[in-house]
Amino acid sequence: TPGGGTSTNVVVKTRAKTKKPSMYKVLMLNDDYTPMEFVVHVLESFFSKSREEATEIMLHVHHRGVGVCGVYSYEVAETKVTQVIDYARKHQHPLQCTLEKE
Ligand code: NFA
Repeated sequence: TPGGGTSTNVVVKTRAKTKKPSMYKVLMLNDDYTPMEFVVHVLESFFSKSREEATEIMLHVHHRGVGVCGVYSYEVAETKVTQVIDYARKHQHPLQCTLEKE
């Protein structure tokens, strides 16, 4: 180029910033009344756990007071919490779940 300098054409690719969705734990809380078999059934039905996994989670909640049922996007986690509480209530059990941001 005139003046003796060099010139280089550089193409820099940019991408729009994407955000990974925040993930939320669905926590199950222990109580003194909900039957163990009902809790196992809930974990199988709403959280797709095997009988063995479901039993392990149920016993963890029973002994420690709280446990993780699964980790989901906010919308899915909130739906699971509502579904489980409504289902337990329908069956006259006090079982409670809640959300916690990861
Ligand atoms: N603690 C309940 C019982 O002894 C069982 C239970 C486990 C309830 C996990 C809620 C969550 N029947």
